[in-house]
Amino acid sequence: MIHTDKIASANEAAEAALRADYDALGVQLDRRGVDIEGVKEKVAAYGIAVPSWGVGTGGTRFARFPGEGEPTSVFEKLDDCGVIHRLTGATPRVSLHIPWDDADPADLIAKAEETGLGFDAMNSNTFQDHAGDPHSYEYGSLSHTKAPVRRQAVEHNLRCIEIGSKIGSKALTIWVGDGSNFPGQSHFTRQFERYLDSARAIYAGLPEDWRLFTEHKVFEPAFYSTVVQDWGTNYLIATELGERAQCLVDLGHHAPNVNIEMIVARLIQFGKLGGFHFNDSKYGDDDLDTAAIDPYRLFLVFNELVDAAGTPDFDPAHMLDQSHNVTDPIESLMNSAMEVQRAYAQALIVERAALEEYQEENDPMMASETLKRAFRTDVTPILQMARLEKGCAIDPLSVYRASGYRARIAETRPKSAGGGGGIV
Ligand SMILES: [Mn+2]
Repeated sequence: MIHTDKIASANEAAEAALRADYDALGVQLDRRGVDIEGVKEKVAAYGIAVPSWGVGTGGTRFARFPGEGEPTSVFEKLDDCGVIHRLTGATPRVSLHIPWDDADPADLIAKAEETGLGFDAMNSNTFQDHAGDPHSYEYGSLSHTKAPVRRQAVEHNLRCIEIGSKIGSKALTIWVGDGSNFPGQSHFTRQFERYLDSARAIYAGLPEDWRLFTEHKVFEPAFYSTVVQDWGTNYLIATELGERAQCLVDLGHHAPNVNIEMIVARLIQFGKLGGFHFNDSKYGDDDLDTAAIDPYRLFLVFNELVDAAGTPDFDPAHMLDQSHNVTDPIESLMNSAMEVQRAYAQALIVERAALEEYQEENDPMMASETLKRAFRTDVTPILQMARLEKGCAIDPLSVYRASGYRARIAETRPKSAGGGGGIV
């Protein structure tokens, strides 16, 4: 896929400059009482899952413009995910979406071994109809008014658990498109009651060592109301279902200007933060590359996560969930994984004792400046050194471009159809 000697020769050319930058940053951080080696080790140990659907080219409600060499099967998706991890060392697991990635579990495991990957949370899909299913999800799935449709949706989720159990997954993420487009179309309470009943049936089928993540979203595809619209409803679901049910926070699934880091803090406080779908947005569920729009918000989310490190049973799942419409998906996913690592490193160098003191003494200016000081620090050398020491690329983007991987796979993968919308 990517030759080891290509990575090694590119690293060799960049190593001296990196060591100088790393040492200089080390001195700077040492003055703040921060040990750069400790930060680097944590960054090196950090991993984020990539979504299998992220390596294909996305689209909008209006059109999809296919990219070169798009994967045509889950196995080709895993090849692309393997390239991302080979170069960045930051994405050891892949999150599958069923039925898009349906395949023999033994073949999935073999391919994962070949590409050096593992499997993260399973994702069910009841927001579109599946070939061969007797019932349609046009008017909802887990909350549908008709019992046979709800049963079919529950069965699909149980099947996702069954596949996941065979490939080493430990969590199921449920996001439903259920909602309504017109006032009066649905009875809010009865609809939510039906959703809860279905979710209880799925929870009952969860293996002992699994967790169930439910994902809220304020609107879309339903445009008037959504059944699981915000973190409040999501918290109710997780509380109703039981201990192994937790809330998943997708950064793009909130109304503009919502204070997401505060939601994160609340969910942590009550043991209900299950995990993340990282991406970025300007207006809605834009699914833009992580930190493309608001890197400070991402940093503030990580500030809460680092602050909570060490809390018993605190183990949120980290995953990217993006749609790449105008970039090479491999480049976007590599970049996004590194941006998440950057936010993590920045949060790790926050001078927490000083911050707490400013908070206690009601000094908003210095509290804010303490966060800003960490955020303004260029931690790139830490990320690069972590990669170098793992045998990954100091500069993954340039090695990827120089490798010719995209052009090579484009020769063997037929160009996919353009056509209609392609939000994923
Ligand atoms: Mn998501």
